[in-house]
Formats: sequence, C-alpha cells, structure tokens
Amino acid sequence: MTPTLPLPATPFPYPFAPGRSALVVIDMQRDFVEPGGFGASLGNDVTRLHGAIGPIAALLAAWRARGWPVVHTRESHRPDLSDCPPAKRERGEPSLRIGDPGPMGRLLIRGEPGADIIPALAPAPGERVVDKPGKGMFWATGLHEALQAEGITHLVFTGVTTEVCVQTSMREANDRGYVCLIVEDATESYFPEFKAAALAMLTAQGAIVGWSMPSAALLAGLP
Ligand code: TIU
Repeated sequence: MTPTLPLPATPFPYPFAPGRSALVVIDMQRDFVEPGGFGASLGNDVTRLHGAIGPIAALLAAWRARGWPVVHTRESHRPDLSDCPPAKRERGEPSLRIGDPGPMGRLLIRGEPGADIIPALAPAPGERVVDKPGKGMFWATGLHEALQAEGITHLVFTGVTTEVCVQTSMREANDRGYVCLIVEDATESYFPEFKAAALAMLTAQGAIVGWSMPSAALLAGLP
C-alpha cells in the first residue's frame, strides 16, 4: 500500500493517499446551480453556489492530469418516480415539485436537461457518474462496492450543497471506512451560515467525520 502524504488541514494534517483518493463532485447540476431548477423552486438564490465552480474545475484538471479517479454524482429520479418516496416529493411548499415540468425539463428527472451536470464541470470520458435518488451518494447506488473493487480508500469531497448532499455523503463515507476530506472553497451552500456550521461539525472532535482545507493548499501539496 502506498504511503500517505500529510497535507496541512483542519483540525490537523490530512493523510493524503496518492492514487487511492477519488475526487468526488457532488450534484453540480443545472437543477441546483441555474435559475428555473429544483434549487430555485425551493426559494433559493442559486448564485450563492457559483463560487465553487472555479475551484472544482481546478481540482478536476489536477486529478485528470495525474490519471486519478473522479466520481460525479447527480441527485435524480426515474421518470416514473418509482425511486422518489412520496415523503420526499411532498415535502414543503416549493413552487415546483420533483417531476414537475420546468424551463429545464422535469425537475430532478434523469435524462432531462436540468439533471445534467453544468457544462463547465462536464464529466470526461471514463469518469464515473452516479445517479443517486437520495441526498447521500451510497444509498441505492452500489458505489461502495465499485470503489472497493478499485482500491479507493480516501475521498476528497466537493460540490453542493455543503450541509445537505455533501455532508450526507461524507458522513456515509466515513461510516464505510473512507478517510474523508472536504475542500472548503470547492463546496457551497445557499446558506453561508449553514456551510460554516457544516465544516465546523465535520472537522470538530478530532476530525470526527473528516478534515477540511482550501483548494490552494490541496493543489500545492499534490505530488
Ligand atoms: N436543497 C439543498 O440544499 N440541496 C439538495 O436538495 N440537494 C443537494 O444538496 N444536492
């Protein structure tokens, strides 16, 4: 097993594992980032997420240059909604619900334009794209078995939103034994105070869920 490389992080150095660390890009879909999608239907200002795009693009370039694994996720459902529990669809008072027609097609439905990843972060050929019906990336996806088969032990988290799908996925990953890092400026929330709280909760108590660091520190430390 290749040795780990300590990189400066919160709350103490992160043991980076070259070649065994997948870059995870959570739900950078038009439905969350662009006007008229699912995120906007919940009443959110989607421009609050745009700051993560540049740092994620830089990390993708670094991973691709080294031939390291990348995982993209999309929160999405089957067209017949058979994988969307009524408890999820009926939640709250949105202007449009999951599966309703909007300007980018039916909200959060696989194959519709809104469920696509934004062009700036489009997956490259051969990169894994995981369609997930839940907030977390392991529920009903088979991803854990696939990562195990590839010898992935460490996961580097980016994407949106910090306290919903990114945090849920990182917690699921931690419970499955992955050594987890979240990149502070490569994740965003519609609520800055929730982003700050999520980063603090994940890294508190001696990295109870994992570590955090800015993308500049990660990029500078990559072998
Ligand atoms: N609403 C919200 O903040 N997030 C989600 O519904 N999904 C993800 O975080 N991807």
